[in-house]
Amino acid sequence: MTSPEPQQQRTACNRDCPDACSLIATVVNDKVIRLRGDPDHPVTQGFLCRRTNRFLERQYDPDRITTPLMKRGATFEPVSWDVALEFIAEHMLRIRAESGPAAIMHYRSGGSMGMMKFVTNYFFERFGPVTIKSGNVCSGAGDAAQLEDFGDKDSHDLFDLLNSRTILVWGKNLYVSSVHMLPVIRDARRRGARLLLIDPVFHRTANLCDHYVQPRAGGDMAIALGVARLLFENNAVDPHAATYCDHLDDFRSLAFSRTIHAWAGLADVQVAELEGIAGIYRDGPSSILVGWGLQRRHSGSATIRVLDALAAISGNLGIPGGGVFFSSRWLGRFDTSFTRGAEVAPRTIPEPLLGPGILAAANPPLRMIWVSMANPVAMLPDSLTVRRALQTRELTVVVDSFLTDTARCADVVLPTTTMLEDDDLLGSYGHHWIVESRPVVAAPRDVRTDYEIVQALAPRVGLGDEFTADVDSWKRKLLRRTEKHGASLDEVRCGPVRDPLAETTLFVDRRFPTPTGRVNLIREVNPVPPDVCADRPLTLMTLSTEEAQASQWLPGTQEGPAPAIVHPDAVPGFADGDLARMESEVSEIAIRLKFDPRQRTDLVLIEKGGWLSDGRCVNALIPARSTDAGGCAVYNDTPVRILAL
Ligand SMILES: Nc1nc2c(c(=O)[nH]1)N[C@H]1C(S)=C(S)[C@@H](COP(=O)(O)OP(=O)(O)OC[C@H]3O[C@@H](n4cnc5c(=O)[nH]c(N)nc54)[C@H](O)[C@@H]3O)O[C@H]1N2
Ligand SMILES: Nc1nc2c(c(=O)[nH]1)N[C@H]1C(S)=C(S)[C@@H](COP(=O)(O)OP(=O)(O)OC[C@H]3O[C@@H](n4cnc5c(=O)[nH]c(N)nc54)[C@H](O)[C@@H]3O)O[C@H]1N2
Ligand code: SF4
Ligand SMILES: [Mo]
Repeated sequence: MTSPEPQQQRTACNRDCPDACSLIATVVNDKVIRLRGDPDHPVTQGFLCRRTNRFLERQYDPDRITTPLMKRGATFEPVSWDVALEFIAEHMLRIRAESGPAAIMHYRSGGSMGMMKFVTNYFFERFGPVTIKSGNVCSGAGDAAQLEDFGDKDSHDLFDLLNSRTILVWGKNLYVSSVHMLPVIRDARRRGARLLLIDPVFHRTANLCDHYVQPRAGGDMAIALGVARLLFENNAVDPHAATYCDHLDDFRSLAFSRTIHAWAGLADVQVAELEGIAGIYRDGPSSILVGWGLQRRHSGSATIRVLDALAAISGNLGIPGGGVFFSSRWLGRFDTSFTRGAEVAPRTIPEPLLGPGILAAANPPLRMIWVSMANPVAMLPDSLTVRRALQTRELTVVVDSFLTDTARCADVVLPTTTMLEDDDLLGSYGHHWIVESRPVVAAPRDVRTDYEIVQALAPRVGLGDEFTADVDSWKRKLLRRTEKHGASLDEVRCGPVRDPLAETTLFVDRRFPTPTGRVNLIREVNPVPPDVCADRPLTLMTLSTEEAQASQWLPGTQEGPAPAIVHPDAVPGFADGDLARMESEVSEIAIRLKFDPRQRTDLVLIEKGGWLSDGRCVNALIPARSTDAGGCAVYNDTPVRILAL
């Protein structure tokens, strides 16, 4: 690989992001000197987001872990791989023999979205099966909603938005979370599409849209039901809706259970705004781009179900330019049948309840946990309990490249590759393209991929043969579904390939893979957003930032108390820039106030991903709770108050 001449090498971004970009790395003497977006990928379109534009600072951060570490007392000491793996293997075998494999947990998240990471799942399934998580703190509520309503969780092709006359951007900050949707949206606008943003938080996406509605947080169900009522009243419901929807009369009754005034009041918007949304939405084809933030609430799943119902009754399903775009089916593009997950796990712990769940696990208690692709202390609710749970196991192993809040709780930290050193396949949950990631530089000598780690551990725990296959063999296995249709490994190696089996428009025959073949319209909801108490009058919103991928920040960016954005009227007696404390029912952190008069007076906004060790961990304030369905975390329904230091 070493060459003094600049080499251009294609790989892929493996971060937990809907865009799944194709990257071009410029490499000189086995060092990446530049990263840019692949101009030949129709979604990447030659540009990258801010956080990956600066990825080389992370790649070459002197704080990267480059050797296995073991805890001795309160500090870590470097050890050899042999010592680390022997120590782990001895514990795994002993704990399994004494307590059964359920006493071991493998917890993983989305640090890399690479499909090869499922081989680590498989390793623990073969060794156990062991305890794993259930639910999904990221998208569980919305996924469950769409499965319930449509029998599937997938979306139209990204470029089908070009067929929309109207696009409702429902709680989504395109400039931060989905930057590669922006060119498509701009193109749709040039073709005459109108855009409306519904989001309690003011952000830049509002300026891109023709209309902006700023409801109360959690007011979406009331908005959607108010709009549904207006569609019924104005004969704007698809006359054939009853042929492909179950429970149409029940849904109608639900929409008529309150007056338009009452719906507007619940959402804290004007009646004219509801009428405006209804007027625009009925002028289809209309698509709804549903964000992920609004389903991270108590009623998150029911909320997405009401949006699904709105699309169904208005005739916006099964037509180009319509649909409810939540996530595309990235996992389903690949053949992961070698691992069966929760089907065979002896026990699952709901992901949002990981901390208390580990502590409460009995028969057998959880004695060992292996964490990969994740920083649960910083990223899961009730961080202090997650930390305590990890610190108090007999053995906690963390595979990461940095000494995160989670790695600090470990007994053994195993250093792993970055996306520029890894070898993998990627789908996307925001579009239908498949890309291959290739190591563009060698990893530091003592750094291993997750697969190499299980390969080295397997013979030590009696699983020799199954993990000897090379990466390409696994990739071929993963591509078994699509290889005969134009997405074989050879084809993917030549450049990005659209999943040949993915449809452009879903449900064109208006048949749905539900038990009845029709849309399952929601019948009952509690549309009242949770009340803030007089004690804690502000709702905490935890948002993605351009500067980071979840808890993966650039070096030196996390000094001082976390900035908290509020409307000046939300904190009487404080001035812009003041230091303060923010307190929830669970805990408190120090913050620095930043005034923004464009925000609602009942919200406080803070970036997600802060670390406990930096005093910036917002998840320390958030109680461990699951959403109404799908096991998502309730990240955005926490009442807080702001107090003087
Ligand atoms: N830069 C950056 N990009 C990221 C990430 C990151 O950390 N940084 N994270 C990635 C991950 S893990 C994911 S899952 C995706 C999605 O990442 P998210 O950041 O979850 O994505 P959004 O879909 O933009 O959802 C956030 C939006 O939801 C809005 N929202 C919150 N509550 C409500 C509500 O009650 N009603 C309405 N209408 N809106 C509400 C917020 O105001 C915000 O604008 O993006 C990925 N992209
Ligand atoms: N308050 C609040 N909390 C949230 C959210 C929110 O909106 N608000 N959003 C939630 C969402 S959407 C998500 S998806 C989760 C994300 O939660 P996590 O996935 O736990 O978050 P990351 O910070 O991305 O942590 C991933 C870790 O994996 C490491 N890593 C990267 N590549 C690899 C690899 O190849 N192998 C291994 N072993 N490790 C690797 C990184 O260095 C990083 O430390 O956070 C959730 N937390
Ligand atoms: S994080 Fe997302 S937008 Fe940024 S380069 Fe990676 S895939 Fe593309
Ligand atoms: Mo996520």
